[in-house]
Amino acid sequence: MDTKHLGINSKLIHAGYKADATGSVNVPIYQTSTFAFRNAAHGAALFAGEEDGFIYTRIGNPTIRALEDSVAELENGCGGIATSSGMGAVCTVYLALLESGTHMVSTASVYGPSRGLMEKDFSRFGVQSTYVDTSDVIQVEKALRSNTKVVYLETPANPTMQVTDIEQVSALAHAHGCLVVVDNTFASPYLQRPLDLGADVVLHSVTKFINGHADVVGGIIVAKDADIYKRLRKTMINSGCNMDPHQAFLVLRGLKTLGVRIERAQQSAIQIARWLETQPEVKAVRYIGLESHPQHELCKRQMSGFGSMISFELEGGMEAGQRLMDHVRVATLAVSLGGVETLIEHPASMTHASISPEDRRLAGYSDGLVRYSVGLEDVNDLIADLRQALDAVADAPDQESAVDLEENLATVGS
Ligand code: LCS
Repeated sequence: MDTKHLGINSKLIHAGYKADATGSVNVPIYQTSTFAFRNAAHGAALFAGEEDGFIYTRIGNPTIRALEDSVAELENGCGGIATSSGMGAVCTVYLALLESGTHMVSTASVYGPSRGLMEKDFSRFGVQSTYVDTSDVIQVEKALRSNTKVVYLETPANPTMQVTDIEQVSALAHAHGCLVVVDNTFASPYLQRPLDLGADVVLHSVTKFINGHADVVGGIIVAKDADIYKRLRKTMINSGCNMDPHQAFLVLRGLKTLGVRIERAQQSAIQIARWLETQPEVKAVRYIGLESHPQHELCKRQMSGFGSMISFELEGGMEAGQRLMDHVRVATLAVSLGGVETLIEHPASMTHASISPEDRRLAGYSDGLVRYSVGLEDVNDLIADLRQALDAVADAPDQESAVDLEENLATVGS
């Protein structure tokens, strides 16, 4: 069925699906590493790209293809490339689009390993990078050099919830001959489609909203242009960052409910964010659906909803934040986000610990910031849970629980 004219929720169910000979309503798991050729000429034609078909699962597989086609259509791109993880997608993009002597400008508040991979690994091969607050286009412009090839945006950014104007930065970057890559993990294609706003490549950690059930790690890249798509696919194939068919099957299943999950979670998120704003123990709430968020108006233009990620700081700083995390009962203290269960975590000691304290400060977040990914539990339970945890923060910490907390953090960090 041609799904191009359908609405987003219909696309989530039907895009990318091609019926097989059995009439299976769901895309089967083609759990095979290799595919038989009809004869030598068929094999040669597949390798020469003269015929469409499957050769070897690292190169392509029908279950994985269904997911790639589906997300490519949701993002309005020309092709999708599923990867082993979100970092597999980031690594493939860096590998394919940059080379020794070139430079990348990136969002300062970017997922820790996306920055670590560039600064600690790609730098060893002569790739340079600069990190700025990309929500300020002037800072992006100042960071551009004659050898800048890629402007890499994460918006909304992890964990500051800073938002970049994709259209404005894309126009600037293109005028300087640079490609624009957007990590769209926090929004998902349900809320934001960067390629429509001028970006050249979009990527996701599908581990998060797209799969949505905290049971798969995976990534995907979508390119707008066929040449860039081919370059990225070749790099993924050669580097072995491919997804596996069982992973793809689970992600396809999760993808179908992306719309209803996001709608429900963001309804709860706005209630929780507004409630947090009124709590005396809470110093600041960063939620893009709040009028107090500095890029709230931009979000209204560039996104179709505000999602379910909230970051907030407590009056008591890091110690209070850690105590809060130790006392939540309905929310789970765990990294990751975008699943059906509410997760709480501490970026400075967990997801963004690989970024130096000075770079975290420059990126705009303190060590007291707590990140909260709203799931599908009843919102009243989540608010009551946060309230009792805030009460526990107000009580002076006793010696025993402080020791428990240290042990807990050491375990999570190891
Ligand atoms: N991009 C963003 C924005 C992310 O948040 C993550 C993971 C990645 C890329 C990498 O994806 P992965 O390889 O894990 O599939 N973010 C995580 C986080 O904030 N907590 O745990 C993982």
